[in-house]
Amino acid sequence: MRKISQLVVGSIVIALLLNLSTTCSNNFPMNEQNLVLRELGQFDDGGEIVTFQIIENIAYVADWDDGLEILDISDPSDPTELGQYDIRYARGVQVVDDVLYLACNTNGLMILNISDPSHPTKLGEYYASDAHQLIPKGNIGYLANWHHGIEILNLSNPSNLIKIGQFNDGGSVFTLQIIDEIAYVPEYTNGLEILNISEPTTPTKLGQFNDGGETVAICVIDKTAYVADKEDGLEILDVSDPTNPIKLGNYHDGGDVVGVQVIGSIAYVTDWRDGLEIIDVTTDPTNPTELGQYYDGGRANDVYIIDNLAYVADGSDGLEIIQIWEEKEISQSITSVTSSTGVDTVTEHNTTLRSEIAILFLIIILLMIRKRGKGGGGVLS
Ligand SMILES: [Ca+2]
Ligand SMILES: [Ca+2]
Ligand SMILES: [Ca+2]
Ligand SMILES: [Ca+2]
Repeated sequence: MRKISQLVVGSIVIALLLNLSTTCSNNFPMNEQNLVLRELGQFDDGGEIVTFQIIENIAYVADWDDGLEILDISDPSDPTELGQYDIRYARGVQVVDDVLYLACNTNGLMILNISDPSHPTKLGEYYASDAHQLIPKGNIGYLANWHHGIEILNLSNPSNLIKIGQFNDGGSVFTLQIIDEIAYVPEYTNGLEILNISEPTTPTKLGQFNDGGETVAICVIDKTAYVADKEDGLEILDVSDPTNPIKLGNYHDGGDVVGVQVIGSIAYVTDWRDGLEIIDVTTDPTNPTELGQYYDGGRANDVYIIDNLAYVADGSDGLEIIQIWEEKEISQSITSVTSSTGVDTVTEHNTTLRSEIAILFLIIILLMIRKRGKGGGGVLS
């Protein structure tokens, strides 16, 4: 009798504890898809972060009116500034060893020595009327120079870059990606152009895809081009025949898609109005589906993924570091997860499981009580 009473009290306490723990719910921005995203860290000291490059534990950030900012990201929950180089209109950054090429729109291309990240110094500059990004290939640099196409530079002497060629067939070039001897060039209203650069100073056009829109960024993997189109969203093209790119599908749920990185079967997309969008692009490339999204204001320009962290150049929100979880990873865990920010986080997905266990436990106890009651005459009396 006493044992049963203790069991009843114990089961009620366990039931309460099991359900109580689910009220310690996290602050994850939950969504209907199967990825869970939350902000882990942020760096924002003003400015408008456009793009960045991460090398080991350092982020080199093009911060528009704030110039170049160099951040220590060894603790992603708390990025700190190591150094800065002041110049206006910083929008594109590329690091080659100790040299950093900073594209600064009408301020041209700055070449900086970053061997001491706390004190970047100027090695030289190259005049360009609208420098957006420099992409290096060995000693040759391809400078996306907006309305003026691509300027081809000899990078051998960083303090004295020399122009050795140009490609301009009328498009407006934001950036480009080079794989072997092919350059994939998003050319705004001209769509995607594919160039043969086997003769580095005299590129020739192999093919083009343009179905309208405003093409601004590109990620090519395994003969598939993922194109960020501000108007049409994420476009997926088969580029196995560079002379004849074929559209496989696209994803567009509104907003302005301006950046993309693809890893495995997943595209990580930056959208000015919708923030970071994560899209399954390989299950059915003709019908990509959204897996998760994070937006808390700002203007997501560019993204880079390391493990389960998304680094997002988020305009006036600075650099945001978003942690990505698979929902199943969390729901299978019944222990709380303490993030590096010290916030205790337990998902709501355990609620159902724990409630069911508690109810089952109570039913078993009640059945035992009832059985004993029938044999011994009123257990609870
Ligand atoms: Ca800043
Ligand atoms: Ca398009
Ligand atoms: Ca969108
Ligand atoms: Ca934001």
